[in-house]
Amino acid sequence: MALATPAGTSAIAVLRISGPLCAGFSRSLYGISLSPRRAHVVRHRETGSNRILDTVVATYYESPASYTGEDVLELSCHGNPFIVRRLMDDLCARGCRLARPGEFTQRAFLGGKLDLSQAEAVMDVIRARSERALAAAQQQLDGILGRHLARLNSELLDALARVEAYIDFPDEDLPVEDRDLVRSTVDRVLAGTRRLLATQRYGEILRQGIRTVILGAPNAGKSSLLNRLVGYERAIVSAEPGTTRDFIEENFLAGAHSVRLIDTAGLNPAPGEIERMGIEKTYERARAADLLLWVVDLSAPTPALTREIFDLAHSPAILVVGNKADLVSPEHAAMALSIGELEKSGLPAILAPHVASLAVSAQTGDGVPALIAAIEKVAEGFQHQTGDEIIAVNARHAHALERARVSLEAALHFLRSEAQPPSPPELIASDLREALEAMGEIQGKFDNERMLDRLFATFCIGK
Ligand SMILES: Nc1nc2c(ncn2[C@@H]2O[C@H](COP(=O)(O)OP(=O)(O)O)[C@@H](O)[C@H]2O)c(=O)[nH]1
Ligand SMILES: [Mg+2]
Repeated sequence: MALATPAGTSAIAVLRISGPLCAGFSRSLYGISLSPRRAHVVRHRETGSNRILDTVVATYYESPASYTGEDVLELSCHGNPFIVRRLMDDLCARGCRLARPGEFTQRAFLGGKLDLSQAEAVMDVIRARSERALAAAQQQLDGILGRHLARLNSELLDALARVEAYIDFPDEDLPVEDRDLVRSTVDRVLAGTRRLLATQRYGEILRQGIRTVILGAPNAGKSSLLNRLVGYERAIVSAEPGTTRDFIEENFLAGAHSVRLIDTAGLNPAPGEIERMGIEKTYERARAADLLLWVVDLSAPTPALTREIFDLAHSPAILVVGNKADLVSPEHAAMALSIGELEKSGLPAILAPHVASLAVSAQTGDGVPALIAAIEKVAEGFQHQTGDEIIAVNARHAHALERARVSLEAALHFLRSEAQPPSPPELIASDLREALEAMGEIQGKFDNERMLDRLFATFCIGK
């Protein structure tokens, strides 16, 4: 039993009870047999005293047609914390126990209502911070990842069957035709595995927001830009350079994507002691970024980019943001942001074609919508989409897929090797079996109680 709605005052609060005794329990509670999936308005009386605790709407779900797959009873009471407390105390006095976080979903998984990736998607649906994250979570809940894995699994099983057919005959090697067939199948499965693995970064971007680090010289207006983008005065803005030493992180929405914006200490070429520590941390953050916003002050000469920035710049995307556009003419802004000028201040020619630049004023807000649109476009660029499908695996999936990839590559090595005599089918079969097992783990096909307990412990109570 658990409260399935947030604690506090609300119109209604929902208590959820799951287990095989629900039917008899509700009869003894309310004196009637609740017909399944029908809302019944009933008085809930305290055991012993018989006083009325609340008038509730009771709904009974008969196994297996319920969220957990067991009999389930849901009580909607008035959303007053005192009522909720009394009802929960009463239910405990009548023999219920409090559910652990995620226990309902865990039971749904154990009862075969959901595979493990769908159970995880339940939490992703609840926690999604952007339209796109929600769409991805809903597709995963619908079983999209499971369907992709099922296709890879069935191909792998075919390959394994073909190889195993020769294991029992020690004198026989895999004939060339079979070897070629198995090899092309394993090649296909490996390509599919790699495609799924490649979605992990987008998965992180969906779950946490695209990590966007604001970089620039002191006083360029980095903190002002953060405040403007998140929509309130989150960071201290000051004319005195070097005010931001800690990292301020804040999420905001750029269209359908969530952005994790990180303000940093200005890259002062001659920093003091504390400032230097801040700058080192800035580089650290920048290395982990998906996107860098390089803020330059259009009203001052553009400072030369430092060597470290070029090194960082190879992996993430960069947007050059010319700030304080309100202080200069559009012509001056366009000039300062031209590739030629940026190259003069140190932008390497190989990066130039990949760098977009735009002028904004953090103070007036001019140009900020275009900047938000540009950030959204970068986030979109991380999406690996097949038609309308969004697949974005999480770290646990990626870990298992990585294991599958290694095993598949090992199998391919045996299948390709020109060694004479050819590698025995046992070795190939064992690698294929390992790959199958790793993939099965994603959907929870193999028992791993500790992993399951850990996973469900991250869920909400009542879910
Ligand atoms: N005119 C003008 N001033 C700005 C703009 N953005 C920031 N400033 C000013 O520039 C100074 C430094 O801003 P701040 O955001 O603290 O810069 P940071 O050191 O890069 O974080 C402050 O006095 C801001 O008011 C802008 O778009 N236009
Ligand atoms: Mg600042």
